Amino acid sequence: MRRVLLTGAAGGIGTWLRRLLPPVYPDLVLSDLREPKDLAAGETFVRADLAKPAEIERACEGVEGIIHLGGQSGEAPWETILEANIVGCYNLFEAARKAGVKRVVFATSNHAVGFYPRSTMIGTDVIPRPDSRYGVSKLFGEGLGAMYAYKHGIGVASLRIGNVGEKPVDVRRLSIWIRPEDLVQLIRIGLERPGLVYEVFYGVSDNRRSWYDNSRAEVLGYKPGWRSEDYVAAVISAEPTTGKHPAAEFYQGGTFCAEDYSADFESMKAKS
Ligand code: 15L
Repeated sequence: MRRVLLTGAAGGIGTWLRRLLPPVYPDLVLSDLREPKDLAAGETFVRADLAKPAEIERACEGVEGIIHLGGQSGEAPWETILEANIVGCYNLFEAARKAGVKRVVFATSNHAVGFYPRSTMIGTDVIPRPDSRYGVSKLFGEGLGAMYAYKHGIGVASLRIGNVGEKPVDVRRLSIWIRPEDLVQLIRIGLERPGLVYEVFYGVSDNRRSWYDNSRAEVLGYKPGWRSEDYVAAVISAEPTTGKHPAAEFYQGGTFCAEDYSADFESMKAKS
């Protein structure tokens, strides 16, 4: 890949990737609503609001690959989700098509399937069960990715990211944690794997407690180097034992499932 655009560069995952990607993609363009406070002299930043097609088109100029992290990264009122993750994601894929971009890696989320019970192992072929407006918007982005792949020939990888960080921060994250270095591996498969058309991967490290069958990613070369099990004792001893919503405990999506929850939990649990 020659020039690669990283949207959402000022956010949490963007900040990790700004450290890890330059040796791999030296011509890295960063975009976001606001410039990162610690922008270094060698970094190229293009301010772009995903809701404004002309701005995102400018960011895509001369770009071969896009890592699309931009938008709303958690649950929010519908108007916010609509503008950032529905309209914004559409504008991004349209700008990519117009600019002749070859590959897009789309940051979707575990919350696209958050209403599967923690007792269930799921692959990428399950019927989606989004746990929030945010999760629904991520499915919209996955759908857009598939459409632009098959209709316009852009290779697209949707990464259902768990939780990115230096280490897992609670018991739920022992199942969905991903080290930034492992995320870079998945991004590279999405941007570089020859012949890739459209793929969905789970963005998780080598976690023994994982809820995901990520075999497709492994077939395409993913070899995660980090394991949440190494942190298990510390995480379990720090976990609060009270004050948890039963839906947040039962389902994979955790608190995203519990927010605004109004179903009869015991009855839903019995049917899941
Ligand atoms: C996500 O999709 C969010 O972007 C992130 O902030 C975390 O909440 C993560 O999921 C998670 O489930 O831990």
